[in-house]
Amino acid sequence: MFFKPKDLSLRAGVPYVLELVNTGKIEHEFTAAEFFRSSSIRKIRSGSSEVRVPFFTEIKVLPGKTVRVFAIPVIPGSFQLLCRIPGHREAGMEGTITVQGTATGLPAPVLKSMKAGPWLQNGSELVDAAVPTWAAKAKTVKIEAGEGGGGMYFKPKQLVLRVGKPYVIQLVNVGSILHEYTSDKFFPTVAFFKGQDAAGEYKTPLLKEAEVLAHKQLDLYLIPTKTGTFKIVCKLPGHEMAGMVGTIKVNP
Ligand SMILES: [Cu+2]
Repeated sequence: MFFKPKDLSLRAGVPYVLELVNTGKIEHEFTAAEFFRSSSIRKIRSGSSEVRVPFFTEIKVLPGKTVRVFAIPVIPGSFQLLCRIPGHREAGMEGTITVQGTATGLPAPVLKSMKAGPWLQNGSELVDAAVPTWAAKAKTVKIEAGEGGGGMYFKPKQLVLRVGKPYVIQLVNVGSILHEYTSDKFFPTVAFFKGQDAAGEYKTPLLKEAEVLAHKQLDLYLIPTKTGTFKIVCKLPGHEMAGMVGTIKVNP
């Protein structure tokens, strides 16, 4: 198994679109947490969605699919790239990403420790503890986005969750245009496991914004940890005014 090229060379301060193309017949991961943290990451884009985060820790790409990472390397160095699926690294799936040039001041990378960022402090521990029983215990819920009746909507308008329970929140765009799901207050309070769509899986400690293309779906795997009522909104111009606003209520 391989990465090709095995050693990727980039320059600090230059914006890149890294195309992660899985030309194989099985799923593969692109794990490069140190590289991602020392870059300014804008988002990933797949055929289904766009996911904005401060940085990714791991990106899985399904066979035959492509995921694009929009990133600016900021800090020079040599960073490890590997596939963490059991046996793949041993079979050859490892490489390096070398960033040349001089460190640029802006945009700022996220090099802080996982404990120091604006994300949930014990999020990764909660996720690790829940993963073995996730499939059996997680509840699947759905928020549809769409247009109709002269406006735009989220359905249901209020999603009710319970604190501490694992959820798969299906963001389903039943409309004919792009919509986005943003909840600046809710996302930082959840233990975020991953986003998943038809092209792959995206791991990050903090989701900032999820865009779903027309007739597509993105699933968010997460555990709410804080009670409260949080606003969820589509920030695309005019969409909130047209009705794309709702709430996520987290009960004890
Ligand atoms: Cu919208």
